[in-house]
Amino acid sequence: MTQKPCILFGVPVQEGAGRLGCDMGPSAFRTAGLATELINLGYAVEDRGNVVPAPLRELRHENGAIKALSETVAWTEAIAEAAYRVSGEGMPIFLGGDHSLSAGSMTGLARRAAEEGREFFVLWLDSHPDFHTLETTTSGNLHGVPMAYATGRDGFEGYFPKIHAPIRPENVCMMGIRSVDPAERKALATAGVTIHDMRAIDENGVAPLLDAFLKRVAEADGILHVSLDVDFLDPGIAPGVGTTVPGGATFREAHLIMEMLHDSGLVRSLDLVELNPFLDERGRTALLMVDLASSLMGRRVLDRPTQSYRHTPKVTS
Ligand code: 5AB
Ligand code: MN
Ligand code: MN
Ligand code: MN
Repeated sequence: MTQKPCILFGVPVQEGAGRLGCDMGPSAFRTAGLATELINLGYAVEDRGNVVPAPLRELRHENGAIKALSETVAWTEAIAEAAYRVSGEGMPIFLGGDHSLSAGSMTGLARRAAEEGREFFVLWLDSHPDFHTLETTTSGNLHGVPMAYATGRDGFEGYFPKIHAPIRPENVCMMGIRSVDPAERKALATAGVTIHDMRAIDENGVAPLLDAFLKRVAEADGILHVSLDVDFLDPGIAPGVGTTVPGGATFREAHLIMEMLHDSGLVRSLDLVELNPFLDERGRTALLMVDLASSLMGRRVLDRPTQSYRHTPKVTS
């Protein structure tokens, strides 16, 4: 069987984050050996280099807190276009860059899925829901808005690119959540997004929570996109991020999620975001993120499947 290639896109966007340095993320992922890891797992790898933002347009919003609106919109246009073009060719992996990149990756990929008549699902691994609109953000950092935009919440029209296929909030599962602003909390109360906060992970473990979501994706014959924000992880193991929040996912919780995702056969695309190499310690966060991506792509301890009481759906199409 010929496997579809892994297609790497660097996205050195940093204007969405409050601190500079995410523009070095793509280089750090490359230096940490992501391509070699994937090749060792048997994949063909195409590194398509870095996405270049669209031309800047002058944009003003009445929320004076907003930072770098024109720049973020220009990046979103270019990333959405790249994601739309590539999807179906292989397994796109977007190397961030701050999390505003997911405004582009998710909408581009969801547009293609809709054209193909497939349901589009997102597993969102983050300490934050990134569910602010342009009206509600108080920090003005636009890495806090991509999920609100991609699910079609109001207020982005006239600024961000038009959305062809908004993601159904019911098709979004968030894990690791532990920092939610008041406006996000209010919106999430009725949005229909599945949220497994850190307490839910503490009490249940990640396996049954993720298993239930994967079953839903499989039953809908859906396409699954995974968006992994470094701050999903506990800062003790992943210091290289500008927005650390204590009490995050452990090394094994994160790997188990990746291993289960691989076994499900459902994942079609991946964002690796928010890595800030300037804040990292001798590359350890970059190396951990590469390690997690390897688990997601099928690295396992033994040549046979791990004994499991679960029957995670295996989809072959
Ligand atoms: B990240 C905060 N909600 O709006 C805001 O790291 C944090 O991509 C946003 O998840 C964090 O500034 C965005 C306080
Ligand atoms: Mn995020
Ligand atoms: Mn975050
Ligand atoms: Mn962050």
